[in-house]
Amino acid sequence: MLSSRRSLLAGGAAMLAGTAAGGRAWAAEAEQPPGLNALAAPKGLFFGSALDDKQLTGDPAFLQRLGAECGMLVSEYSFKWETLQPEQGQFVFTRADALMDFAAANRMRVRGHTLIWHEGNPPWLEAALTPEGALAMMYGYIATVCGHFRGRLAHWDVVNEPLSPEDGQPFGLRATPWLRALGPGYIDLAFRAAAKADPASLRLINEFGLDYAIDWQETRRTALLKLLEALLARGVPVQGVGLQAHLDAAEKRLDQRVLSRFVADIAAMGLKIVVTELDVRDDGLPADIGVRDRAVADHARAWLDAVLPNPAVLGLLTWGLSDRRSWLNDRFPRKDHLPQRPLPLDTELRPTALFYAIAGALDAVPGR
Ligand code: 9MR
Repeated sequence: MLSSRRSLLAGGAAMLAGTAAGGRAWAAEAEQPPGLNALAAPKGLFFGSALDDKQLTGDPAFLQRLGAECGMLVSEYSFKWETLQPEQGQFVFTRADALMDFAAANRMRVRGHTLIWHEGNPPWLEAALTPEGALAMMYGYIATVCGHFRGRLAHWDVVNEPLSPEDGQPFGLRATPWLRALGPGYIDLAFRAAAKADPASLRLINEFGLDYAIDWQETRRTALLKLLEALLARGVPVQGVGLQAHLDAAEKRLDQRVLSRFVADIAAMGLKIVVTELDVRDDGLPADIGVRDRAVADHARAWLDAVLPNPAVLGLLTWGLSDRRSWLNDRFPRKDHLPQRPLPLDTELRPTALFYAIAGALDAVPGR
């Protein structure tokens, strides 16, 4: 329970006075609040973040905060096909292994992102994905990559972003080289191969554009539920869904009932849910930092309050920990050229209002 949501969302001046079991109380100005993973753990959840590999060296203050906040890491690059097999037949695990070493040294778990995707691939791959060659290519890659990390990753995003209903393909699937070469069964094949090569890592479909009560996202939610039902009916070993949660603070059509119902529908199939890439873009908001931070925090809090209480949710990761680096500045630059403030720590590594929104949402989750 939060004693004062208003003060929570006030960013730098925020105070979170916990009255829940355990009676936590701390003031952000007086002392560093507990790490987000430490807040998540008593609720049976975890908190983690994505990491750009360049951040693994040369920024000790950042790494210190990463260790303090996160129980899980995911790489923005290192576990993608273009990094792991830049040339055909040549596997390079150096960067991924460095992240594994860092995580192990800091007692953090790691999630693998991602095996089969239409992006993040080396230029040679698409040409190699012929109907004759694609199956061997997929099996060989998954066997080698999953085999390399076998038993050491918490999760694998086995298939990333498979939906694109506007592509007009069966089941709302995206028209990718994998679909062209292998048909809709490419998803089955990938999950079965991953289950064989690394049975212990939780196997997920990771997807975006599922967050709002707008037509094209409703279509995507329906397509995902139907896809999951069909996969499970065929005995495909999919075990969970990654909700990317790339949110937009200017989007008004966030309907908590729609969202919590969607999460409940996934959970009712016996599947787990991970919030995999949370961030909140602010390029639709005015320049004023106070206004932006408040809107970003409120927006995320509303989304998290609808999702986190479902017992099928295992935890959440943000797509980066600090505003020092976010893909959003490249992909959706603000018109006024100001950097966005989409993450829990600002560029000075100070907690933003979003940090306290996440803390508050975790605090509000009933214990499991
Ligand atoms: O943030 C990532 C960016 O730095 C990479 O260039 C890009 C392509 O590999 O991937 C970005 O991460 C994406 C993630 O892998 C899947 N969901 C959307 C993320 C943001 O585009």
